Amino acid sequence: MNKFFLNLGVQPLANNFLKKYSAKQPKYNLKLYFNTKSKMVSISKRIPSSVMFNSKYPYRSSMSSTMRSSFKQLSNEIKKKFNPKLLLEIGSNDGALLTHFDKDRAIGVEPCKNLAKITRAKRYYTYDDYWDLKLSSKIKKKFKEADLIYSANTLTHISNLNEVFKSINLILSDEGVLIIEDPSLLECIKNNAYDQFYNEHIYIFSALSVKKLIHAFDLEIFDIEKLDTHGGSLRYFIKRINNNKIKIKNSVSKQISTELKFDLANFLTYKKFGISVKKSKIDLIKIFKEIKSKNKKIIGYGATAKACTVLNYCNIDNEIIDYFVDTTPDKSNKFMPGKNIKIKRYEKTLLDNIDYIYLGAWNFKNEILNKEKKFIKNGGKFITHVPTPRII
Ligand code: JHZ
Repeated sequence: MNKFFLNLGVQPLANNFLKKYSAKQPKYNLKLYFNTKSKMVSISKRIPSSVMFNSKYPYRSSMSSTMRSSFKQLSNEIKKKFNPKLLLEIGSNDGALLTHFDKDRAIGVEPCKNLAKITRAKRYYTYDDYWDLKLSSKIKKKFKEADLIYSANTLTHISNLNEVFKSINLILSDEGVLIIEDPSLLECIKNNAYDQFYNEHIYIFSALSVKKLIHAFDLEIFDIEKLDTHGGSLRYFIKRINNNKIKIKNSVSKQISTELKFDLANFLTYKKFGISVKKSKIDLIKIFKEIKSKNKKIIGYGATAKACTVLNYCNIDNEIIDYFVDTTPDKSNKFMPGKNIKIKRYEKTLLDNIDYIYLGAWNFKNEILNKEKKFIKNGGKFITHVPTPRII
């Protein structure tokens, strides 16, 4: 049974960066639910994939050095541990992982045509379609089977998880390995990171919910790695239940018991999270208002999907944040979704004469603080809402 625990208000599409601000852009309810049986946390309103992931999708995986090195490290690990004959990546974005593999041993699936074009230009075989049974059987006809399927920050974006796993089952070889990675629900709750919820994130996975979900497809988790990426993610290594060649590592029961100890299986945890989020909103607004009452200048850093949730939930506009800076070409000179706040293409000089920077990309705090030593030396300060709203 789905039980409601938090209302994040009406939210625009988190990656809908408009050239001209319009108060009339489409907005949708963002309400969060916990399923007492499947232990899955999800949002209620499902926007069709074609509306969110199309030829104008701006998010690029390779825009930060943190993510570039994470993908490089993983590719080395995959080669060493599994040496796949064919790696299939679902949601290959701009090829941040794919391009570490030989061209004849790695193929991508990326429905956002603008992104698929980038890996195609680098001569990686990339299907610019949505991941479903039709596509899986099409790929199977050409490539037979994949002995490694990888998907980061993608499966949680697809409403029909039954079809997702049926399609994986169709093409994964008998001894094949599936690796998925996504933000960890445990970290999200612990850090009060309610901004992990936006209309693209239909689900936020926990080891508990993934275990239950994949069992129905005769799949099981055999290893879990904890990652710092995206504010704390989990990388699940999955195999077929009847593949006895791979042993199940302790990391799996360890993560499950940590989640159980934290009461992730219990609805009350989500109720409490909802209360903390409401307090986080009040405290963040208070910090912004105090700063503005002293006539100080605040800008945002990292025009993230997460920041879209925060700005729209807390109703923060250009009276508080002058503009955002971001390195992503397709976000430049556009507006934060739902808000009249401009995004400028990152340049160091945009930080001159700024007193405070709100970390839209708090998940890259170390990378950003390292990069902006001069700003800090000149007395500039950062603001974050994770785990609690504060000035750093
Ligand atoms: P970042 C997106 O979420 C959307 P977002 C998506 N739904 C998802 O699941 C996750 O990614 C994985 C910029 N930046 O990664 C680049 C700088 O400008 O937190 C990006 O626009 N300078 C697919 O949007 C943004 O910040 C920098 O120095 O929440 C980071 O976006 C750095 C480090 C980043 O994902």
